[in-house]
Amino acid sequence: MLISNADGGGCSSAWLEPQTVDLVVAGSNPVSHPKLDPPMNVNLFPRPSDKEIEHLYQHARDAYAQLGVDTDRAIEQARAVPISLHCWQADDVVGFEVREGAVDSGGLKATGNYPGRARNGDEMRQDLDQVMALLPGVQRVNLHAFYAETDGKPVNRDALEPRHFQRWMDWAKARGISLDFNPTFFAHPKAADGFTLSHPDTGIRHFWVRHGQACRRIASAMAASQGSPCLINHWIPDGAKDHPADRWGPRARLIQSLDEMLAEKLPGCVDSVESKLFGIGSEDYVVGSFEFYSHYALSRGVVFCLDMGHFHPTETIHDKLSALLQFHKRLLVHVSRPIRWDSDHVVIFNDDVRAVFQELVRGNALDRVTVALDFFDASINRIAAYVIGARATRQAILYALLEPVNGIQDLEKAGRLAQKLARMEGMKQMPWGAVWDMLCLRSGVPPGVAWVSAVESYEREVLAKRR
Ligand code: RNT
Ligand code: ZN
Repeated sequence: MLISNADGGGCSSAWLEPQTVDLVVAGSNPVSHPKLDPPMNVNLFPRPSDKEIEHLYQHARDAYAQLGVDTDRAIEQARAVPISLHCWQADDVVGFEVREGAVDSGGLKATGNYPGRARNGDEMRQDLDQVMALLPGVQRVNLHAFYAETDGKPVNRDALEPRHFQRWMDWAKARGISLDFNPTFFAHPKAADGFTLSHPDTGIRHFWVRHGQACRRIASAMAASQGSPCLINHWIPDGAKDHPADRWGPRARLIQSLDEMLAEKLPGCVDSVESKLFGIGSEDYVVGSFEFYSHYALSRGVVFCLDMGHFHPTETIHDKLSALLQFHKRLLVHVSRPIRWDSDHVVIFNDDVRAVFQELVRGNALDRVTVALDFFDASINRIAAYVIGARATRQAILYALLEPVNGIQDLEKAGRLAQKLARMEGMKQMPWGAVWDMLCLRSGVPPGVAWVSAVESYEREVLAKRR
């Protein structure tokens, strides 16, 4: 392309002389890329030997000890934090319900069509077994009501009973894990117009109240079976796409419904309510907003749930924890990863997740929060999605526990703010990965990304055969 400056305006400066400039036109000037592909014989998922892990760990332990951090203690603490694995990554939030005809997915959408989706309870449990074999630390499993197993018979949501989850309870017991639970207030004809517990039609509203009541009895049965509480999280999709003329009525009805639903005292059933800012089809108005549920939970003594994807796209939740936990006894955190919206991407070891656990560790509040995963990506191997997300979450817990909290807080108290910032930045170059690998070794699971080959074998032997 030529740009010519030829107006001949009598200007004599050299730089205004008629000249030609070569501009690079896209595609006309091929850039040669360095060859980035590794030779085929390079293993990108190596398994360091136990000896190597021990060796690197000794160095890391000393480096952290200099800062007053006990890595052995951090490993034990990080392993002990239960992470509740959401079953719905295995099947793209489809459920096993026996239904007549298709239903609206109710504001949740997994995108992608990677082969190997779990289609029934046995496949899902098989997948979760494989996932858990690759995860260090304490795991729980979080079920939704529409994963009931009803032997091929349609059972409506308000008629669900503990026996429809017997196989799940037996499976969990055999593995020594505990279950959490969720009523399913979506993907149902009675949720098709976007309202459930706040519905203006009393019949529909009562149907969903009965569903919630049935689910709470199931949660209580799970608690009895596992000998410890079952957390039941109530999320409803209720809201409006565009400016509702009445924002008040649905909220008043939601209080009424929740009160009816939660009235029965059930041993071992711990309720939580999950807020949201916007959703698919509820862009303008969500009945169960942050303020609504925070206040509801406080006033009724139930747990408040924050999902990391349920806020303004640039808003993060870590700063809310020290505010909410001044008042709430307990919170549930749905660890998720929003990209531009509540997209439920696979959780990774990013700033947002680290900041959540740093806040909890700094405030000595790790045991006042229940950690549950909530993401669903159907575009990649689903087992790997679980392993990446669950490991990233526990890595963030470990990373936070490796911080010299007293040290940096003392620097701050002394007004040595640049030193505090320098130390915080310096933590990023500490050998936390060597501590993580030791955590894996002590838990009997592959370190680093050496778990990938197990997932590849599972894909070949199990997932690829699901057609
Ligand atoms: C939806 C909520 C909710 C669901 C699960 C399936 O926006 O995050 O927690 O993802 O209940
Ligand atoms: Zn959630």
